[in-house]
Amino acid sequence: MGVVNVTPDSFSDGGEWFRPDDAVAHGRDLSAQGADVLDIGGESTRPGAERPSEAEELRRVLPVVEALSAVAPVSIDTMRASVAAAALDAGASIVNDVSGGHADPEMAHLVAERGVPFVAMHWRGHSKHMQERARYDDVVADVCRELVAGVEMLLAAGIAPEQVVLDPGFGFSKLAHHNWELLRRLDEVRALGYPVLVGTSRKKFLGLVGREGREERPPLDRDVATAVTTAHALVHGAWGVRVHDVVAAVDALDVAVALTGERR
Ligand code: PMM
Repeated sequence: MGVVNVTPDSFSDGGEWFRPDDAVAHGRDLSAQGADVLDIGGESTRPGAERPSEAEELRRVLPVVEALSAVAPVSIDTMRASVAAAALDAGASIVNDVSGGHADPEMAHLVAERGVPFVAMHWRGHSKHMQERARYDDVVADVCRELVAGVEMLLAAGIAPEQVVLDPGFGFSKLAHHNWELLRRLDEVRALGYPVLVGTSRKKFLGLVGREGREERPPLDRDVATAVTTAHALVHGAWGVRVHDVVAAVDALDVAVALTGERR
C-alpha cells in the first residue's frame, strides 16, 4: 500500500503532495513502482495535529481519489464516514480508518452498507492527546484486547468478518518500545484471525533506533529502517504494509519472499 498524503503537515512527507496534480502524479509513480493499493488521506495524524474541517478534507482528497481510482485500487484514509462515503462514490474501494470506527459513529454503518474492506487500526484518541495515552500493562495483550473489542462493535453494526483488516497502529498512542514489542510479537496480532496491515513507514521509533546520544534520523532518512520492518512484517505473515517508499518496500518483500519461500 503506497501512501499518498494530500496534507500540508504530515510528519513524513508534509506538503510535498498537497497540490492535487502533484498527489496524482505521485500516486501514479507509486503504482508503477509496484504498489497494489494507493492509500489517500487528507488529514495528518501526526501527534499534536489539529483536524481539518470536513469540507477541507473533502476538497483535498476527492479529486485525487477520482483520478487515481483509474490507476489502481484506492483506499481512503479517513476517520469521517461522510468523507469515506464520498470517496467510495468517487471510486475508492477500501476504507482505512485510523480510529477503527471509533471517531465517527456513522462509519461502521456506512462500511456495513457498502460491503467494502475496512482497515480498523488500534486507536486511543485523536492526535492531539494520543501520546498521553501510551500506557500499557502488556502492550501486545492490551492492543489485541482493544482490537477485539473494536471488531465486536464493527460486527454488531453489520460488517462481515471478511471485510475486516486489523492494524496495531504503530506510533499511535505508542512509545518506541511499545512499537518494537508489537513488531516482535506480531504473530499474536495475527492470531486474532484477521489479515494484518503494518504501518511503520518513517515513524519516529525508526528515527530513534541506534541513535542514542545523537540526533534522530529525519523522516526522509527512515526508508532503510522501514524496509527492514517491511521484510519482518512479511516473514510474520502480515497481509500488507503501508509505506511511503514503494521501491524499497518491493525490494524488501522480494528478499523476504526469497528467505521464506513464500509467495506474495
Ligand atoms: N499511519 C498514518 C496514517 N494512516 N493508516 C493505517 N492503517 N496505519 C497506519 O499506521 C497509519 C495510517 C500516519 O502516517 P503518515 O503521516 O505517514 O501517513
